[in-house]
Amino acid sequence: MMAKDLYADYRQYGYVILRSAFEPQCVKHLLNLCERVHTQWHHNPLTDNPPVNSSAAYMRHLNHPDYHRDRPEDLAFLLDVCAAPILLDTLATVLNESFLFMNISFYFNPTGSNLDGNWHKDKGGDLDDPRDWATGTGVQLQIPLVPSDDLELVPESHSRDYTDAERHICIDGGEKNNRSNDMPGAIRLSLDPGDAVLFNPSGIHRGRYHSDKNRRTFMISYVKERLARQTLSAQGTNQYTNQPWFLHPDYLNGIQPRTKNFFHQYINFYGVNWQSQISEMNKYTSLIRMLDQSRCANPFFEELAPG
Ligand SMILES: O=C(O)CCC(=O)C(=O)O
Repeated sequence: MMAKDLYADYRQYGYVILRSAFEPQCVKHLLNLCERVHTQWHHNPLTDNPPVNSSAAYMRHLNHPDYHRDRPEDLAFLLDVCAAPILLDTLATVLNESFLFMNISFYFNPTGSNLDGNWHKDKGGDLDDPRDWATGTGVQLQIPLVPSDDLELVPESHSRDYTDAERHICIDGGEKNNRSNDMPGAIRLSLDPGDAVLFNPSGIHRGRYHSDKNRRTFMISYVKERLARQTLSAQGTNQYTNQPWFLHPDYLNGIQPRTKNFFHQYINFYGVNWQSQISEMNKYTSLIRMLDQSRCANPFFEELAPG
């Protein structure tokens, strides 16, 4: 697809598909890696969102270094995928402004009962800038690793408010209708392994979580730098952006130079916040050690003053 078509289609429909963006060899590597991390997560989840159980359908932060202790080359490969030239170039075209990595997720079919996903627009604060009416807060980018038609969306719903019918499904009655299968204008995206779909999170969308429909989809979230700055100064980091492992001096070992540039930008952006959280934690860690050694002024004893 030509850059001008990507730009225009993304603005009009709220999504674009890059067919065969990744070679089969690369898809195979990514699938094996995600399966390995998924198994590890099952036994020892390193992040708690969501809890491991039979209805779990996704996990986050596959780039946590403890998932790759014995296979550092997998971590480098994962980060290289997030900064693959075809992705960064397309993101730059559709967003037409500076953006940052946000986080990685992996979607899989649950092992328990079937669930149709809930229709929603991702909330990203008040979008009062016309650039954001057109292209939202960032991009959700999914790469199916097995054939998938699990993602549904309503084209052109990103740049307007809900219609009455959409509001009835998504919002009314405390969202009790939001798993309806009657969403007007919805389409199911039919994707092959190695395709990449970029969609605007402000458009109406949902996934499908059926135990009998094999799903293995890798997702990278990117956020506009301008909006990430607003969120950071208003709220600090959150469960998605809190990734202090990027501070480790070896974390970016073995990655491509362009990947390194991309993640340096990310580390420069959040690093000070991660560092100050670590300093806070260190304060408490050393205090606990001191209290323990002195055996006085310990909050766990009734007598506070040394005596
Ligand atoms: O693909 C899915 O299952 C849902 C994705 C989603 O809801 C999101 O990215 O906000």
